[in-house]
Amino acid sequence: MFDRKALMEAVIGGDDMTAVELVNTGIAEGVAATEILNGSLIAAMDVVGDRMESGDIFLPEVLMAARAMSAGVEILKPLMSADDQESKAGVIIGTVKGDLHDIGKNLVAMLLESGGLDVTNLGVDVPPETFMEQVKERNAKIVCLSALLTTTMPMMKETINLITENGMRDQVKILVGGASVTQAYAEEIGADGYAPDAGTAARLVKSIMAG
Ligand code: B12
Repeated sequence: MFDRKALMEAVIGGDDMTAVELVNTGIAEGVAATEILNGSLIAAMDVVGDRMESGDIFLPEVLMAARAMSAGVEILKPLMSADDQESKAGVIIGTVKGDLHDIGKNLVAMLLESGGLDVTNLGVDVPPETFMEQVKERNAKIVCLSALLTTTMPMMKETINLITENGMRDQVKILVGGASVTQAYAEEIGADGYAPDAGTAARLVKSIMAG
């Protein structure tokens, strides 16, 4: 029987082998991929975040939990991908310069891909110049910037500024997100949108594409 709590514990404890096994059990039993993702994997990272904040666990444990989570996500990925790729449109996504957090950004990328969009994932620590060059090269319609650190959030503004300076601001919609980012901050730096989670981000992108 798929055990939601056991999967959470495996991720929290950084036990990637058990996490993989339990995700596979869930799939075999017909549990929806989104339920495994939201109900166990993301829920586990919330607990990890709380424990890190309260000083109960430290970076090595957090990193191991992140690895276990990613191992689970890798299995779910193909299950969440839609077959029809007709509505392809260019989305560029990356974590801004100086920031190495990529779990949330990858979840957003995954959900966008599963919605049939053509997503270019630039990875982490992406300088404003690279975002700008990619917008040009791929004729992208949407740029998604992720930042988890208050110290790297200003890099979102720098990226927007560079795109503006190069005369390409009108051609793209820029969305921002990440744990510390807020709607107010998005407005302050002149972004076109913000979403607190991957599901909302995917809906936002779809509504932009539609209209
Ligand atoms: C895992 C983690 C790490 C891992 C990252 C592993 C990896 N591959 O990503 C490691 C161990 C490497 C790490 C390192 C550090 N971390 Co860290 N880390 C975390 C932790 C525990 C969880 C982050 C996470 O993955 N959450 C789960 C995902 C699913 O959530 P999410 O990222 O928020 O993404 C969701 C939404 O925000 C949104 N979203 C995300 N991106 C985007 C983009 C767009 C466009 C949109 C629309 C939406 C969107 O959708 C996502 C899915 O729903 C947080 C704690 C927390 N509460 O967030 C700290 C935290 C972010 N880290 C923190 C710190 C301080 C650091 C370090 C500086 C620690 C150090 N002293 O070295 C380093 C910095 C390294 C660097 N240069 O980036 C602080 C940041 C404090 C701050 N306000 O600046 C936090 C908040 C912990 C804390 N309270 O101290 N960390």
